[in-house]
Amino acid sequence: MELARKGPGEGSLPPRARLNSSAPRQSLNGTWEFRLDEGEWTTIPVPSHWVLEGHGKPAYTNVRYPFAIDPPHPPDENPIGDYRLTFDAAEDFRDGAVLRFDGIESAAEIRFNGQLLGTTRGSRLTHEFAVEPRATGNVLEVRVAQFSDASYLEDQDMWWLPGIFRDVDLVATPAGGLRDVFAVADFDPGSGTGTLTVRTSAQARLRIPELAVDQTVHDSVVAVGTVQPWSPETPRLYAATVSTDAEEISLRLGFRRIEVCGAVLEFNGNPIQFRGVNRHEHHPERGRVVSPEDTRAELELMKRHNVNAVRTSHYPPAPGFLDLTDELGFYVVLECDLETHGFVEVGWRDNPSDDPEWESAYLDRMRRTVHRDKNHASVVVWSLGNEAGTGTNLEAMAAWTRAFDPSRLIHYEHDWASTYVDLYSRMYASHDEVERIGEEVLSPAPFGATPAELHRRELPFIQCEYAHAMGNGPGGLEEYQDLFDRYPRLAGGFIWEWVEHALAVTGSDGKRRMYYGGDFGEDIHDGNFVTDGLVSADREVRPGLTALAHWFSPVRIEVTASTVRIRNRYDHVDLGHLTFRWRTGDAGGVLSVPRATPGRTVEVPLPPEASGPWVTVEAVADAEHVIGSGQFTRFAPTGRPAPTTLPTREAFDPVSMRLRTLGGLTLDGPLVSLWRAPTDNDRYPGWDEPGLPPYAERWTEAGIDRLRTRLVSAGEVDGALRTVHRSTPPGRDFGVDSEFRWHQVSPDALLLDVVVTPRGVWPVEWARLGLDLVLPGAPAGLDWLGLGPGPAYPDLAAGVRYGTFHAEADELYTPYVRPQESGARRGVRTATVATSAGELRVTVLGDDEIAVTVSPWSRALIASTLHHHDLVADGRTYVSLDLAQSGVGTAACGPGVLPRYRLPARPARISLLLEANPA
Ligand code: IPT
Repeated sequence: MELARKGPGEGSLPPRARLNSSAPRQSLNGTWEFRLDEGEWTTIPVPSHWVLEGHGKPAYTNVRYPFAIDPPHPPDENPIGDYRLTFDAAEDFRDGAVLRFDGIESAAEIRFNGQLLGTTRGSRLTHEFAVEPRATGNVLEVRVAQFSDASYLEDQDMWWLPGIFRDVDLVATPAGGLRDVFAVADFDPGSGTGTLTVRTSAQARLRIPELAVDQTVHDSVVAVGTVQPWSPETPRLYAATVSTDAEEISLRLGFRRIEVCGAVLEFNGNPIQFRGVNRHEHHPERGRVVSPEDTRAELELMKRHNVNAVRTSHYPPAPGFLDLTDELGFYVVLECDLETHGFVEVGWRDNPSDDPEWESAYLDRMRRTVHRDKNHASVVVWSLGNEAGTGTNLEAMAAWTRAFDPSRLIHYEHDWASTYVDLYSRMYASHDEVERIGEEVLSPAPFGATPAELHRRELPFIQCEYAHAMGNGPGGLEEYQDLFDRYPRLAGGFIWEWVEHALAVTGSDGKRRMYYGGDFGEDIHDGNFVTDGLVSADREVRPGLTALAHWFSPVRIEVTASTVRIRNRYDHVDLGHLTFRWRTGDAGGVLSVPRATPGRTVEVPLPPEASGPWVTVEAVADAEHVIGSGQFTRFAPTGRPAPTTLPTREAFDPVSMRLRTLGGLTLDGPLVSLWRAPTDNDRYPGWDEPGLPPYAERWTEAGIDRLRTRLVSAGEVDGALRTVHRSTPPGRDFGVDSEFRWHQVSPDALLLDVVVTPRGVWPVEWARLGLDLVLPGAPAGLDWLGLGPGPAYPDLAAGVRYGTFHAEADELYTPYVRPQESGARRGVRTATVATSAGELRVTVLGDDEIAVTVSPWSRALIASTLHHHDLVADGRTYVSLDLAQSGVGTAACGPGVLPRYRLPARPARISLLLEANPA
């Protein structure tokens, strides 16, 4: 098998559109014969990846190639899988047929009835081969190499997963039928009319019943009159057919227009924002084998979180995806299967993107990408690929695409000069830089600007990747969204990324464990960088998605004591389809809100009954989907209980003077604590602080993970027991002093006044400023009045609202694949922590609020455990009452915690009422 060629595959038919045809199709999915490296024949399901079917192991690398950079040669250690299927074919297929492969990773050689049909390159690209099947006993043989020359072009940040992993079909191509159809449905926003440009491989009859179109077409332009445009907010599709006597093709036409107008991105004449996510295809058990049902559920989940755009990072998705995005309504940036990122490790030397010998491979990939999906309304931008450096082959792809399909825009990120693209695109640019890019075009071009600079100034800006959603995060969403809303040039962007790619492995003990890079014994890997999604591999919503849904919401709702201001942030529709509900305590009702058009703000009065401590207003679509909300609060300060007495000393440890019992409940604390179990973001150096180590390292260097606390004094002051404690990192002389004044309120209740004062010169910001307590018994749940229902951190605090909430024990933490700080409930005014041994109720006095974290694991254990499934609870409950916290940022890939969310050493005070209720 020739695997070092620099060219495309050979012998397949020219690429064409995926057509929904009346011609017969026979799925060849199912059980095939299989052998690895010429071993014993066995069987395997198709589609699948052989490494997930017991033959070899998956491997994860991000940027680095797991083999030598010696293009176009694959390594000698190159698993080869042989597939064989024997099948019968009905009469229908004997009048012309093709074998269609939608995805084979990474290179295949295809034989049919003993004859070599050809080869494939482009793992996520469709290849078709003409065949003449017999009635019975057809033998299809596919030899697949895991690595090939193509692997140099497929260095996406994901698992290496070889095999026939997408559908295989036998498709009839009847004589006199249609080989290809290319239909561009344009909408003219000025006149409200549509024009269909349709090119067919043979003369055919076009019918669009709803538009009374019935005519002959070949290479035709058909004016269809007034139409309702397609957009993600109004995914209006018109059923059409293109037919000959032998074959009928069904199309679903969406009339729309995407344009760049003076550095503003417009769709159907309206300025738009991509509120997008990057989507890889991933299933925890099946890898990149994804079902239409799962894909639909996934897109519906995106819709429910106000996502309106998807970048198909970094390859064309399974073809059915586009039917769903047409139907449900998403802007799609459809990306070619191309990435040569590993060449960055050698200064881009010999990068295929700039080597003319690879040009035909590049062009073949782009042609296959564009042809397959060219009839989809949702595809609005073609992307040449990801992280492939710069070079003439990319320019050639752009030139071909522009000539073939001028109706869509062209995207490629890495060429920062942006000479051959229609969008200026960057990834992980800081807020400051995004602001400069937005501002840049508001003043005239500088004298002497080059033609390339002038061209770029005409382009709208997108962040094709931003807000890296790895672990606890991403912070900084609000500030990005503010910029996108402020500058017309900024057309939004795509969060990195939608789904975590953890692979689930069920052990012989029946336990299902989530694996990341290195867990399959890879010698070269990038650890848990593969789990960086807004949803887990099982599609559980991570807190980042809840916050994102707020910033992506097409309505902004601001509630005051007497009014509600509502801003329409849709691009195309008014507010008429939404119901606005207000609620306070048990009272509630519906507001009458004018149908404000996009960009407009309306103000309506709040009924006088809406007078509780918190009033919530929600915008609801389709009866149950809350697409946005706002709140007004007017909490009265919580008063101090009186009278009080001096607590008994027996309740305290005689040496440390830490509280040991309250009303029969044993406990230990409070202890001042400044550290958190590092998040993924804490473990990487932020791009905004070049040269500085990650916060996790700065914290251990300063020693805040191991504070030592000494009792300074204990005595009676003003009717209270006053204890002073000094907490200092080992080997350091800076620290914090804490003064606790204890008053007994009742046998079960203590009042605690806390004053915390930093000492000395602090070399690093804190992770948090908390009072930690350990309670006996495993956590049994938390009830609180504060923000909820989910967790929140200072820069990830959207999508939560004031209310009274309950969380079960397993809702108190987020099961990030790699354990880290999680689960803090913010804005807490009262909380009851339940354990199997009893309850502790905490009331914050005055106007203050705290963050409460309740965990079955100590922070030291969380920080030293590499997988969630390895966390072993010790039967106690770890409670943190935080007076302040640091934000989380996105330092794993991008800027760290913004300065306003950091927590420099600072004094603090708080008063708490602690009440115990033993079980
Ligand atoms: C960027 C990649 O485009 C994306 O595929 C993913 O690897 C992401 O990083 C990190 O998760 S490239 C990087 C150099 C910013």
